[in-house]
Amino acid sequence: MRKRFSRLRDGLAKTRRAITEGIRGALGRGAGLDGAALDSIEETLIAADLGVETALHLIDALRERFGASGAATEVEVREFLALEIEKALRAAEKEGAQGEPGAPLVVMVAGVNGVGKTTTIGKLSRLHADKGRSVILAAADTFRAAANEQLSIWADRSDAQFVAGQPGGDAAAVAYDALDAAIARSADVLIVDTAGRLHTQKNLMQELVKVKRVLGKRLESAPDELLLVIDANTGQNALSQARVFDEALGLTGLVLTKLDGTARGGIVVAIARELAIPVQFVGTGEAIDDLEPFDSAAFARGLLGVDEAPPEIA
Ligand SMILES: Nc1nc2c(ncn2[C@@H]2O[C@H](COP(=O)(O)OP(=O)(O)OP(=O)(O)O)[C@@H](O)[C@H]2O)c(=O)[nH]1
Ligand SMILES: [Mg+2]
Repeated sequence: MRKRFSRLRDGLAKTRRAITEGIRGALGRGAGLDGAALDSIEETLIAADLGVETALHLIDALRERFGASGAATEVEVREFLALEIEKALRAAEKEGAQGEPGAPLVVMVAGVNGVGKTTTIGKLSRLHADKGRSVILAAADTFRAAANEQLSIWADRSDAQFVAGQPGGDAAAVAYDALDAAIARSADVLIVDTAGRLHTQKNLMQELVKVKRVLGKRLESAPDELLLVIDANTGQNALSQARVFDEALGLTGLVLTKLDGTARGGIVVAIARELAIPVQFVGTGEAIDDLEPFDSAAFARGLLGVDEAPPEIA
């Protein structure tokens, strides 16, 4: 537990540094939370990719809370913002799907090229396997030649079974066959990998819609989860990606990858608040255990540097 907590904290380090330094700078002029300080905090929040709308909302809340006297310490401002952000994240929270009793939980994973879909699937597979569930991974990315091999390596690493796709073949057929196999073998979880790039974005969407539809033909409840993977470095464009995929597919959740090394982790808050799609997992590295279930409170506190964890005992 301790380890997971610090991994999220480490992942948020750059974003946290930018935000806390911004708040310190805004208050450092000694005039409290006056108009200039609020403007400066607003800029800081926007720079960390919380989004203009969310930043304005937070500034309004700050003004309301501390406006009368303008007196506020840096810690008070950080704690207040952490609570407000936690509230916004909680509003988008949703219970994860359980799947139909007696049928596999079917998770379809989508996202644009290179965001970390296949890697996330490997990590997710490991999380399920660690809970004693049998997992099948399906390579419905028939577009990229190396996609099969990459996913089969993750299947090995996470003790999952693997259903291969035909390069250049029909992605929906792979998904259908894999679900068929998952049902026949009484697997607990089926995770379907999909392509990130086709000739055009429109082709990609059509293919994904077809994969989804075909899964539903084999098992009415499928897919139980439709996860969009987003690279945390994408910034505000992540919002439009989420909108486009949500309109076409109906997303049940997001996975935010590459949180390690970005100073733009605030995008999580913007998406949760503006699109009301819950973040389900965050990726904090390239290794198999660098994925963790999203925790609104831990994320908000990590972002604002509240409740600093005690130093690791050597
Ligand atoms: N630092 C870091 N790297 C990650 C993370 N998740 C994925 N990556 C890396 O991102 C790169 C692309 O990952 P893939 O999983 O192949 O991405 P994809 O979305 O499946 O790519 P396509 O199938 O080509 O669309 C790889 O080098 C991964 O190791 C993460 O959370 N942190
Ligand atoms: Mg891939």
